[in-house]
Amino acid sequence: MRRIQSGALIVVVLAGTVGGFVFLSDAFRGGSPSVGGSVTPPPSTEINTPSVANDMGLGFPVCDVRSLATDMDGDGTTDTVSVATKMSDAGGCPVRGTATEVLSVDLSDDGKADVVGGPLACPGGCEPFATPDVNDDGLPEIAIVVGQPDDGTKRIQLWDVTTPAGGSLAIIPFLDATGDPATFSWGTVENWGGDGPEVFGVSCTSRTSPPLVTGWQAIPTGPDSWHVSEHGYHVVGTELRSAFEDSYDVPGEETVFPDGGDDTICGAQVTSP
Ligand SMILES: [Ca+2]
Ligand SMILES: [Ca+2]
Repeated sequence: MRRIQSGALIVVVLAGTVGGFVFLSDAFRGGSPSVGGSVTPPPSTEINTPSVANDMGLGFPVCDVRSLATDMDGDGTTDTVSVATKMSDAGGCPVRGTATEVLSVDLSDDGKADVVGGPLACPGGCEPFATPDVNDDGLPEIAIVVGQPDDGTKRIQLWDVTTPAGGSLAIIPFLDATGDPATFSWGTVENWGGDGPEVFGVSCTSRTSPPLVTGWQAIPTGPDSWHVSEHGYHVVGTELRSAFEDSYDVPGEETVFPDGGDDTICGAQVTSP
């Protein structure tokens, strides 16, 4: 069972190259999260702030803060998951995707980040997307949008708030076999004139041990019929290990896609487009 503790804030910064993470433990210290409380957490909700400078305790001002509110640590109080853009040195708020963006969680509701991940690399800007339970520990993880192709789908990465071995509390991405952040497609490609939309989704199941994250794609093969391809990954820590690939035909009439498409991902409601 994962436990979230905020004894030390870890800040992950990019060291020159994309994908190169350097951990600077204790670089900053945030406030101590409050403990306890009997407030029933609401479902994940969107919060957005204007493009003004915010001090989230990161050591630099941020702007264009996009947030989701949910109970990340399971203590009964709502926490804030945010993607924020680093202000330019000149003081302006850069266009999304053109400057450093970071992922943070405020566990103590004091407006300061208690744990930080990134920097993120999203051509059009990153977005918080949903807070699904990916690893079946009863606590949410974080799904963010890292790309929005022209076909209308979204590229999704999954991040975990966890304490790596020998480290401090951090937000780190689930990695694929190549060591890169695992990235999934999600959404619907309207196929006007064809047989129907092409649908992408991501489902999670705890019916297996280790639990599975499965990316799936449904391609129309005729009126109300689809060919579904699935690629499942075992969740081992923050590694997604390829577990199976499968494909099958879904006839019409009672078409049932795997879950994790439409307006959910891994059982969690997604933000509005
Ligand atoms: Ca909480
Ligand atoms: Ca979880």
